[in-house]
Amino acid sequence: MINDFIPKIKKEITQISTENDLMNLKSKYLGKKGEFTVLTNSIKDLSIDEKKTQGPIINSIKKEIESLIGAKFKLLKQSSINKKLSEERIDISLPSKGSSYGSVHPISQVLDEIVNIFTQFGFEVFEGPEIESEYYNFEALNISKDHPARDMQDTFYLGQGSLLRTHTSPMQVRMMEVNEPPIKIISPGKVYRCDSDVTHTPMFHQIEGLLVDRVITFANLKGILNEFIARFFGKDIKTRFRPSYFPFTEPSAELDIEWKDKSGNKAWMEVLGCGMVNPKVFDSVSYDSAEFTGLAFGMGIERLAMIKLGITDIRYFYQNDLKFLKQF
Ligand code: 2NL
Repeated sequence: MINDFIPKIKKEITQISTENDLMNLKSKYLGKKGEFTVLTNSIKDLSIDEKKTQGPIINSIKKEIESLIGAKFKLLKQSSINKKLSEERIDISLPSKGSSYGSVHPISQVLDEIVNIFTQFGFEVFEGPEIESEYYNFEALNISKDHPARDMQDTFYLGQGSLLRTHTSPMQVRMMEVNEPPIKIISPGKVYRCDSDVTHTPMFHQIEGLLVDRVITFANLKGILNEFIARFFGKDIKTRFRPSYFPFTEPSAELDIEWKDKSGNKAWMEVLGCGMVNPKVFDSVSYDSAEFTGLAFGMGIERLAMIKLGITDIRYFYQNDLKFLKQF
C-alpha cells in the first residue's frame, strides 16, 4: 500500500501544467490532512520493532515525493520562462523603421557663417543680456528722450526702467565701459521690436561690430564691409555706401548690394547700416574722442538670410514647418 504512492504521484504529476495545480497536489499528499501525512502520523501506533523497519521506509518515500514535486516545480518555472522568452523574440532581420536627423536652423546657419567671417578678421564675440536698461539701450548711444525709436510702438517696455533690447549695441557699450581701446568685437544675439509683417517679427537676430583704435577711418569701414560682402554673397557682388543717419554714428551710411530683380533688371538692395562712432557715444564710456576713433556696423540676420536664401516672408523662419526647414 505504501509503495503505491510513488507510481500514483508520478502519474498525477505528468498531468499537471500549472504551479497552482502542483501546489494542490502537494497539499493533497503532504498537507496537514494529506494522504501521506495521515500515513506517517500512524507510525506512532506501531510497535517498536515495526517503527524500526517502517520508519526509515516512510521517511525515504516522503523525501522522494518532495523531490518529485520539487523537480516538477523547477520544470514548470523553466517552461514559463521559455514561453516568455519566445513571446519576446524579435526578428532582427526585419528592415528598421529608419531614423530622422535634425538640422541647424537656417537663421543659426547664417549667424554662424557671419560670425566665422568676422572672427577670421580678428573680431572677438561678446554676448550680453536681452533685458536691458534705458541707459544702455538708448542714453549711452545718444538716442535722446524725444527720438522716434524711443516711441512705445518700437520698444517693449518691462517697467521700472527695464526693456527688451532693440539692438545689440548695449553689449558693446558695456564692453567699452570696462576695457580700454583697442576694441575689436562683434555682438550677435536676439533683439526685440514691437513690429510684425512680412519683413518684421517682434524678435529677430542682429549682429553688430565695433572697432575702436587710434586713426580708424571710413576707409577701414569700407574695406572690412566690402570684404565681408565678398565672402558672404560672393566676390563679384557690387556694393554701394549711401549716406544715412543713426544717432550713434557720424557720418552714417547704408550698404547696398547690386542684384537682379525678377525681370532681370539691376537694382540696389539695402543690406546693413554702418558709420563712424559718434563722439557722444565715446563720452558715455569716457573714451577721449581726440585720441580714438571707431567704426561700427549692424545687420539683421533674418534680412541677410532672406536675401541669401531667396525667402520672401520672414515669418517662415518661425513657423517650425519641417517642409520649409528641411530645405536648408
Ligand atoms: C542697422 C544699423 C548700426 C551700429 C549699428 C553702433 C554701436 C555702438 C556705437 C556705434 Cl556701441 N554704433 N552700432 C552703428 C551703425 C549701424 O545698425 O541697420 N542694424 C540692423
